[in-house]
Amino acid sequence: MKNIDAYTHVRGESIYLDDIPLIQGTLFGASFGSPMAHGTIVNLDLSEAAAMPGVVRIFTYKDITGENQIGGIVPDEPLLSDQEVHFCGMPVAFVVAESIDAARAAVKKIKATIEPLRVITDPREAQALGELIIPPRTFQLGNTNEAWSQCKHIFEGRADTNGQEHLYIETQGAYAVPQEYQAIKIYSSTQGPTAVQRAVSRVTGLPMHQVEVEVNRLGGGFGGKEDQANTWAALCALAAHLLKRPVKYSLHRMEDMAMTGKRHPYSADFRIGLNEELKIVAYEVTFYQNAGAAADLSPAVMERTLFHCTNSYFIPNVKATAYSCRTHLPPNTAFRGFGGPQGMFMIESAIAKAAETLGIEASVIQERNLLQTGDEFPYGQKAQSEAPECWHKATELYHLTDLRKETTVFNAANKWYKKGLACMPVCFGISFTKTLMNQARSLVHVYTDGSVGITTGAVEMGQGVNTKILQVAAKVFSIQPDKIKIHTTNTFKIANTSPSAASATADLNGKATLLACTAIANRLKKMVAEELSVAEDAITLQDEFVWVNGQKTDRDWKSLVMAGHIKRIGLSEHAHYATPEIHFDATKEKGHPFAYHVYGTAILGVTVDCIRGTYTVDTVKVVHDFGSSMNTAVDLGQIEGGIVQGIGWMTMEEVVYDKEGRLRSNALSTYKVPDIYSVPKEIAIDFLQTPHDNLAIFRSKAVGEPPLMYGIGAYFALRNAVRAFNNKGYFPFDAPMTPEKVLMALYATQQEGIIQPHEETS
Ligand code: LUZ
Ligand code: MOS
Repeated sequence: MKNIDAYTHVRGESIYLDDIPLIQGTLFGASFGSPMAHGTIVNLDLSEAAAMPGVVRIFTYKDITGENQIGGIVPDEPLLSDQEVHFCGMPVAFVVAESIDAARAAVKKIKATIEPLRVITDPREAQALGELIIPPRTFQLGNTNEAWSQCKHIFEGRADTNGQEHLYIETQGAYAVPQEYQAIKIYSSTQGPTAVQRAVSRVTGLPMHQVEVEVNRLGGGFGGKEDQANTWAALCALAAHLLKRPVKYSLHRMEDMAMTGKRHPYSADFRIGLNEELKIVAYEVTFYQNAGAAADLSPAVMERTLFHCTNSYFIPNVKATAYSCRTHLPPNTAFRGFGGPQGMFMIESAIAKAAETLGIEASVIQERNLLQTGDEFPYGQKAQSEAPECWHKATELYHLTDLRKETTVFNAANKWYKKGLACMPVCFGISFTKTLMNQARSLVHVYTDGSVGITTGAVEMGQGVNTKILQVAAKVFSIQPDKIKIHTTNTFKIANTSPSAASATADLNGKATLLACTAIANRLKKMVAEELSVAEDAITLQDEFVWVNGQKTDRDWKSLVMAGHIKRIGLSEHAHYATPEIHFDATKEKGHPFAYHVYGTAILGVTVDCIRGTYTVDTVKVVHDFGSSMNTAVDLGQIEGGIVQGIGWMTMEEVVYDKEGRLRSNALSTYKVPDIYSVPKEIAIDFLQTPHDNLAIFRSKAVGEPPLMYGIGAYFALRNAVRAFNNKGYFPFDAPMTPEKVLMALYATQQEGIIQPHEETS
């Protein structure tokens, strides 16, 4: 089945925030962001801006009718700066005017006098100063102190990953429309309608039942709109609430890039110990997370880094500590993988370091340490592991031995081009790590013409979740997809939603929809059973007809529904689903936090131009554990998109802040993302259909985030290609591997320890 939005997307008819017809009298907002990363505002001169033509009013923190606070996990983030500014772009004032141009012109006339304070951009520096968002956390298994003596080889090192701009095609934005009795309706480009509702309620002082948040669809989110859509919605809502007029704010690309947080950069120190058989006996790692200026989702992201710090391997002795470090960058936030990819990059770096020093392929170590069913993760959960199956199928199906030979032959024959290969196994836990978030609701109405309308807490952001939810209803009722409509996500229809995130949206909302549809179907079946005096389980719904004891009757779906209505049977249902079995005790850092894990293995091949430092990713060959895929077209799209996004993070996307905390890579001219020319020439995907029962919807297994992490292999494939050209000079584990860094590594002559990663990033 095609993505249900394919037709309107291709025709340009799909409605995004900016396509909503405006109500007469609508005003337009624009925010004035701090020009400095850290300082005290000694004077804010709004007079010239306020006198500009078309300006209606300029809002500051003084106008806030509720609380000046949008922090979720930690209340440390004012909506509008009161005195101090903590990052470049931090909203200080919000101009509302009769036109977009007038609002933006006025923003340029605002003058802020700011006394500068010390700017910190490096998480290690923040940690040394005690600037932590939350206390550090440590996950432990076995005893590393005792384990080092059993190790034949011990390697230490440092690894760094950079941030990543979400670059959703639709920028952030909101449109707030005042309603009667002070209520407010907000159209928001958010992954978290309830998060927006809460933030608006807090900032305006209105109770949540007065705040209606409506989401039709997003032009991408990738985590960037899990928490950070709140700011724009709260600004528009506050202004609309006070002015009693609709207010819209849709960010320009450069504003969005400068004002919103990104994937967290991480720095880490690792120590890995292997025995004679190359089994990893011990692993210690310390993570320094660059959280930015406020908590946002950083504590949860940090937690997932710890959960995924051993990736797809079993290591009997682990000690992993993480610090969430407060710096003066825009608050970093959720981004596909949510800290997991950073944790995985570090263990892969540790393995690569071991392999490079021992002069063997990393894949030898990787394979020998793959997680087996029954193995314990550092957080206590036991694995139901598909890791060995994915690995062995990938290496056999794609002939890893032959690929290696071809690479060696090519590298021997070519002086100025070198090829590199890397294997990248992935293991990703499915569930929000915060157990309470693993719940969802679905509201299903069957109308008397047989058509079905469904509302859930799921936000469609291009990932195809609405298509999957529709498939659930189509299957239960056994009716054609065109009889079913998935309605907008709306906080007045579905309350207390978790954000569409953590790869879990189709599972959670799909399960709730399954419960709701099943309840309605059962009522109808019961009615028929009573009419015909047969057992309830003799009745089935099949191909739009009622079947009795396996025989098709002449009663179709539509007449069944009408009969139900005449008999006054409830044709609507609101169902609630909460993932069973999961729990986690943060005081012990042990539990069973994930409903299940998704596994896979990728083999990546690259070619480096050793004169220019440029490269191509030639191939990505994957065996991915889909469980039993609900929709192969949608899932294939998720895998391909994830791989390309992961490769972008690891190779070409370079977020650059200068020492003053100003974003230098603030436009698409300076921030390079994968385009049609840089995607891999070949992406081969094998659908591994694993048979085990799991808590996914129809055993399908979540598909959103895991494939991004295959992209990590591109970094290591590039490293291997560079080392085929120059295996004498040392270069650090420092992603992204941009062409500039590849070029420097190709001609590196230094020994280890001389080059400092991130010595000069600006
Ligand atoms: N968001 C969240 C997430 O709040 N908790 C999570 O565990 C998570 N995991 C992945 C992506 N978003
Ligand atoms: Mo996401 S990083 O699942 O919003």
